[in-house]
Formats: sequence, structure tokens, C-alpha cells
Amino acid sequence: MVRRARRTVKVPTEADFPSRLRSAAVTARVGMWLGICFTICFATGLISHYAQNHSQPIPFPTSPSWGYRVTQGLHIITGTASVPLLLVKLWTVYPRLFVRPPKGARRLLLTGLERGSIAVLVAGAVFLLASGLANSSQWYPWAFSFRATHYAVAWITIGALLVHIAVKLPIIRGALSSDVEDTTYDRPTATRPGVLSRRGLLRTTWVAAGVAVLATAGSTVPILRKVSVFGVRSGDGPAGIPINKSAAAAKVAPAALSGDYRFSVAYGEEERSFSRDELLAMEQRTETLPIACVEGWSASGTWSGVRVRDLLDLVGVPSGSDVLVVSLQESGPYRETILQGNFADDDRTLLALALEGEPLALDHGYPARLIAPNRPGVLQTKWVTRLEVSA
Ligand SMILES: Nc1nc2c(c(=O)[nH]1)N[C@H]1C(S)=C(S)[C@@H](COP(=O)(O)O)O[C@H]1N2
Ligand SMILES: [Mo]
Repeated sequence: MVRRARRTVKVPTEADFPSRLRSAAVTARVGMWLGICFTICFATGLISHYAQNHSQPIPFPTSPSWGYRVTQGLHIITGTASVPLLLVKLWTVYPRLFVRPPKGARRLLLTGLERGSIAVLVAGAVFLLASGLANSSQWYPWAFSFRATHYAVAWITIGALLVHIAVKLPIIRGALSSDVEDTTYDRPTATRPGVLSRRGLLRTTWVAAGVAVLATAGSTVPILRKVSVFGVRSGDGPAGIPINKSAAAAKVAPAALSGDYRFSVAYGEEERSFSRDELLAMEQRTETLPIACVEGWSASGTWSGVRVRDLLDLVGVPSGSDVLVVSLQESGPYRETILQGNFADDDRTLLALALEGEPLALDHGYPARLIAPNRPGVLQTKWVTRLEVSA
């Protein structure tokens, strides 16, 4: 029998990380930009969450029509830029994990609380960025509701971030107000010169964040499309507008192409029904409005069709009423949506029948789709068959 040699596992100590690049002078600078990105991402995330709520005690505005396009574009761009910033920041502070806990119950407790809040912050940030990136590449490998979970974790993370900034404020201020080469806030054992200078590391970090931004922004900013390797769906699709869910994926093709298609508008018992040709015979309006997907891409189109308010007037729907928009889709979370009263009453809100002068493509919502200004893409219901208001 061969006796296994006993192996000793050596837990590293912070002295095992001697690079002077791992300094609070670097951490604070990267952290400041990470904080700015996180704040913009949080604020635009709150806007997006509110815009998707069914009930909006303060009505979400319908103007400017491109508002959601900008806020959601910023959300995805700042989120993506945060990935390299977070990685570099974690790299610079990583050795601190191996600092031996202090003696004495009080100091141990304080250190425990501080590390606990950092653990929450790091776990929250990693979750938000990873789930957000997966979502923007249309990959949903989880069972929970993305929106509810991402929203809840965002609040926890922003809380932990505020605690973290408050605790570190003296170091942050000291480090930011002195030169990046200053060693006041360095660990005593971090003295070995790095492969880069500190300025070199910072410059590389900004470039990495810039590349991440350019690679994402093309989903929203047309001139950047060519460089946007992450903007998977930019620019393709009929009339230059990407397709989110195809008619085949939504299993609506037979119903959408059937000669039996009818569109109806109902207010209580009052109801009117139309074929697509009858809709085309009504007064047609044209509006240029963007589709801005929550996943970050957006594109502007010129839509023609019947004004939703004109349709509601046919059955006497009072102004300000919320409208249920029903699609031909038999299942799926976006089968039906609520069109809030102020959106239903806006003159630019259409039941679109055409895009860029051509009949709507099946994948863009043929025979008819909703298009409203400043509305999250996910609520721009395709394959619409009914507008309904309860009396
Ligand atoms: N019925 C129905 N409408 C829908 C969807 C859907 O899954 N089902 N997806 C929505 C989403 S998430 C977006 S971003 C837009 C995209 O519209 P497009 O595919 O015409 O670009 O359609 C919306 N309308
Ligand atoms: Mo979307």
C-alpha cells in the first residue's frame, strides 16, 4: 500500500499579494466611475420598472417619444461599462480578504459588519450585471421573474453601496485628493512594482470600459452598429427594425394570416368589429416612433395606421380610461398588455397596419400592432386582435 503524502494547504496571507497596483489609490478612482455608472443604472432601472407597472399613480409621460429609448439605452450601456470596472476594482482589493481578523470582540464585530456589507454589495453587483447581460442577449436560464428579482436585488445593492461609501469615505477622499502614485493608503506589503504603472492600469481600465460601451451602444445608436459586436440584433429585420419574438415563436402565424381575422374594440356591451381591409379604409395617420426594447436595443420606424383614440371613440370610451390590448398569441407574458389612459388618449398612439410604407411584416405584428410614444418595447403589443375597456 502506498501511503499518500500529506499535503498542506497553505492559506495565503495578504503579504502574498505584493503588487503595488493593488492600492486604494487605484481602487478609489475605479470605484468612483463604478459608483457613477451604478447610480445611472439604478435610476434608469427605476424608470424602466415604473414604466412597466400596470398601475401608475403618477402617469408615465408619453413625451418625449424617445425618452425611454434614452433611459433604457443608458441603463444597458452603464451596466455593461460596469463589468470591466467591477473586475478591476475587485482585483485591486482582493488581498484584503486575507487580512487576518483583528483581536477583540468589538473590533471583530465591526470588521465582520464591514465585510458583510461588502459581501452583499459584491454578490448583488455580480448578480445584477450577470442577469442583466444574460437578459440583454435574450438568454433566460432561470425560473424566477427577471424584472421582480433584478429590481429587488438592485435596492439591496444600492443600500449596501451607500453603507460602503459611508464607511470608506475618509479613505476615498484622501486617495482621490492625492496623486495616484501616493502610498499613504497602501498595504505595507504591497511594494513590488507592477507590470504596468498605476496610470497605465487606470488607462487600460478606461479603454476596456469604453470598448464595452461602444460594443453595446450600437444597439441603440445607429452609426455605431458596425462596431457593436454585442449588439446582436441591431439593424436586421424587415424595414431595418429588429424582430424580438417572431410569429413562429409566438405561434400566431395561422391566426394572423387567416382570412377570418377580425379586430374588435369593446366598451362594456358596446362592441365594433373590423377586417383588416375595413381598418385600412378608415382615416390613416403616420407617426415616426421608436421601438425601445428593455433588453437595450432600439430603432425608429415610420408607422401608419388608425389612431387608437379614433377607435375608442367609436364605442364611446371616456378619455383617461385604461385599455386592455389583446393579441392573437395564446400564451406568454406579453399576450395582453394594459395601455394606460394617457397613452390611449395620445394622438400619436396607433394601431399600426404599415411600417415604412409597406404592409406590416408578419414578424412585426401583422395584421395590426400597437405603437405608442415613450413606451417600453415589451408593451408594444404585436398581432393585436382586440382593445377592451370595462364599462
Ligand atoms: N404579442 C406580443 N407582442 C410583443 C411581444 C411578444 O412577445 N408578444 N414582444 C414585445 C417586445 S419584448 C418587443 S421589444 C417588441 C419588438 O417589436 P418588433 O419585434 O416588431 O421589433 O414587441 C413587443 N410585442
Ligand atoms: Mo423587448
